[in-house]
Amino acid sequence: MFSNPDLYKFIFGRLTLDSIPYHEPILVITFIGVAIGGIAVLGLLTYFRLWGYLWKEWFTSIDHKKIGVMYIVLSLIMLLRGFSDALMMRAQQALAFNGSDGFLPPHHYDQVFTAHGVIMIFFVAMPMVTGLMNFVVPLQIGARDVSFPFLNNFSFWMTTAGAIIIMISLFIGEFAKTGWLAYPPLSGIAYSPDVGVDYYIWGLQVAGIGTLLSGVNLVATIVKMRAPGMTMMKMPVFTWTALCTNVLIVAAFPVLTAVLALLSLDRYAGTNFFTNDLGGNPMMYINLIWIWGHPEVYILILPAFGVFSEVVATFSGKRLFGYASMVYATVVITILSYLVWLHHFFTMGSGASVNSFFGITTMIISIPTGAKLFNWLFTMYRGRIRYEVPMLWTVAFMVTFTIGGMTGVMLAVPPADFVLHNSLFLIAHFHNVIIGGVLFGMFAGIAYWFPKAFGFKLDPFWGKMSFWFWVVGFYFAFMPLYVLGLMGVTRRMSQFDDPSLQIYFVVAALGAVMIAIGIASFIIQLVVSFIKREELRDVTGDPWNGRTLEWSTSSPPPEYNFALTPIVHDNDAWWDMKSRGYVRPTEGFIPIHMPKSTGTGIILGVLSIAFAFGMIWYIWWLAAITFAAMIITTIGHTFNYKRDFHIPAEEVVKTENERTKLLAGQV
Ligand SMILES: [Cu+2]
Repeated sequence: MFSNPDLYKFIFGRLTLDSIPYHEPILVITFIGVAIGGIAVLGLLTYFRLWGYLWKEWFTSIDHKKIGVMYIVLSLIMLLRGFSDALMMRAQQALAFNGSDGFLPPHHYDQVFTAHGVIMIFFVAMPMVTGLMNFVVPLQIGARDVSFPFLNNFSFWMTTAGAIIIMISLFIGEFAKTGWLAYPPLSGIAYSPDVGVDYYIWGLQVAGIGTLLSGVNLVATIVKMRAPGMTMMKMPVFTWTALCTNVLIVAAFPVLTAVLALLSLDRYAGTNFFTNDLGGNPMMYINLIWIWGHPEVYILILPAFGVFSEVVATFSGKRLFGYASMVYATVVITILSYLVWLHHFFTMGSGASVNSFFGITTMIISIPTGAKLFNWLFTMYRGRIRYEVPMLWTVAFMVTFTIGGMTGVMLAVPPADFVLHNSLFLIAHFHNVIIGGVLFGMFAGIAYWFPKAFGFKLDPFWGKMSFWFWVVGFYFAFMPLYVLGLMGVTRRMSQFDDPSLQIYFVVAALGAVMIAIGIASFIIQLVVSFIKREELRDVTGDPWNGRTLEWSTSSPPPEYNFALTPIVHDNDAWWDMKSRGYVRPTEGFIPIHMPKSTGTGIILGVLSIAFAFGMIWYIWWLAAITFAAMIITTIGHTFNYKRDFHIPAEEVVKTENERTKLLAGQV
């Protein structure tokens, strides 16, 4: 059978034994490690008979709280992969001096920096942000769940499916070698004939469906599901930033889907949208991908800004300073974020007038951002500040992000950017704002809302260990890159000739090792907190003396969130309720309508992985069958109409009274 090349091609497409990188020692070792780890985890789940529990309580759950947690678990797993790529890059650049080529051959190094960028943005930062918004927003606005619970489950599985497609490229075939935005013509079929760019395209297209739909879901939720009395200007700031973020997602992600679809047509159908010849225009791709790309960075940072606003007010024991200006600053940043994309390629040569326009719009963004910073500082001013772990991340953010913002304004000056474009100064800048802004924000948010999700606080000792190793590690890792960049050292190089540069790379590698210890300390913190959960338990549901509605529920909240929909009278709704002498209702409960769990989301996720694999390897029968199966599954889901049920009033009474007793210390 295999002697017939046509039949072989029909069955396996362009997949051959050579597609397995068994000649790459690093990948073979990684594969063995992942295989052993995977078997161990699967074995443990089987031994402790956890599959049923995982399937029923988590994988098929349409509860926003559980989906939020699953998004964050996904992002933490992908952080391990994305960071191991970072460690490899730092080690390679620190070692490849004095005639040594290091341990990563250039074609492997190119895949590593491409995968690092793609994974950190799409499969670490995005799921972390989406997870936090998913968990917090419905609780903050007094809603039972998001507008479309099933869609929420489906969105999560599409994001996970995209991550799995990217991970498969590690062991079958190879990943793109183009950089994280796959600029043509390098990403075209002429210069990248292998499967790498196709893994990139399908991984992002599948995950992009999930992101776009969760954007639609959260916009609808915030606009339509707020508790009575919660007018727009009474919404918590985190919810405001979530609203703006999801409006940006809905506006920007279709651009990414479209530009990748055009690139796919160039690769699969031989069109010439982005080719060098036959009327193609690679710069059109670069414009389109940054029309998505720059709003993307604000999609990531705005929720972090929201976290900091909640944390600063809570741990300063004061109402947030300048609520209205905070909201207006968020909206202005959202609008401006759509008007700056060309600063990513001032060097395209589009002339002084165009560059000046985009340079100025970029610099203007620092004004509303600065306003936010002053509002946070004025909130702390004369506050009774408690330096719990969330507050530590917030203060570190204020210092670190300000530095990153300043270097951003430098890069917004076209003449300066002509010198610094694609240098290590740029690398230091965007890591400065993404690590110092987005990641510090997400870590603050996780430490802040973890007790709400699980009923116990995270262990503060390991929390502070993680914090200090991350912060100090960050400065060691990236400050040398600012210096190297000013000296003209270029990004994406796997080795350098000038031995005097080595010391900077060694210091940067040391920083990366410290960050690795920070990540390990966080994992230890999770394990230690789980072991010490009784000691760290919070029965009040309000461990930090919070101000917004999520702190009015028990921890973890019941699946229906609120037995009776709260009535909101002012900003900081829970603080306001507490100051009015809030008494927990003990009667008047009615049956609660709830949607039921469903397996359709995970099934569609699995089918989309198989479909993408077929498209990547040109196994057309597989792509056709799985595509049909996805259509049939979706239609089948519409027939499963008995999807809702009611929690009887008696059960609500029982749950709520139990909580009342707990709060009264009667149990
Ligand atoms: Cu930008």
